[in-house]
Amino acid sequence: MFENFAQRKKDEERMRAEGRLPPGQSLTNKFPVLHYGPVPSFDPTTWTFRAWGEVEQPLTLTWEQFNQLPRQRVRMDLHCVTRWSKFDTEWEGVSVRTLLEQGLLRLLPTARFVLQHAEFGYTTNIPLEVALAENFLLATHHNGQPLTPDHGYPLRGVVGAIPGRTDLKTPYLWKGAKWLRGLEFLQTDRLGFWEEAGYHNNADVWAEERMRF
Ligand SMILES: Nc1nc2c(c(=O)[nH]1)N[C@H]1C(S)=C(S)[C@@H](COP(=O)(O)O)O[C@H]1N2
Ligand SMILES: [Mo]
Repeated sequence: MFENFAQRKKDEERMRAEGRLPPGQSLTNKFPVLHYGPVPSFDPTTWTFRAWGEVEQPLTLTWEQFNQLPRQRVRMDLHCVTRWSKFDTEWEGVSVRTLLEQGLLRLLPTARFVLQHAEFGYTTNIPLEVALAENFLLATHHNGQPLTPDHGYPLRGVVGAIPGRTDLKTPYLWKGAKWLRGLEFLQTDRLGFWEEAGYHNNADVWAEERMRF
């Protein structure tokens, strides 16, 4: 028990020294599960992924179609607003950029924000710039395995820090919706579930933008 604690503190100090531990965060080697409400069930025959709003044509993909899209791998540090950070996590999934490059989606020039829509009406909003960045993924796999139900199976938004990439905005982890079902492209920003409840809209982990008040 004490050894684990000592090792964790050592790892944490290393991350701090490498400039990877944001203020007010501590390192965890676990993968905590955090969400509001129940875990939804998944039916591959009725599941769809949709994109709509400021796009030339709304898009609907079945699970089978979504699975045929090219996937990227990204290694990221995750930072939860409840103060845990998990380092070097491996994600695999489809980038929003890929949807554009494959011609599946064409954005209108008016598209500036993206609202992620998940099961049971959970939403979270990000600027388009974040949605198109390398540190935001529509993830199907974690550490080489399909997501577990608790962590968002079959699809989740995930956002984190790519070490060394100080050019990328890094929001807290709540800005990635588990059990993701669609993306709504918006001209003007619309607050998501936790943002509506008082979480900071910008949510920059380095600026400790946790709460709005
Ligand atoms: N659909 C949905 N996604 C969600 C949430 C939620 O309540 N519902 N909570 C968010 C919050 S607050 C966090 S910290 C992360 C936690 O992801 P994890 O459970 O995989 O660690 O999921 C985010 N995505
Ligand atoms: Mo959270």
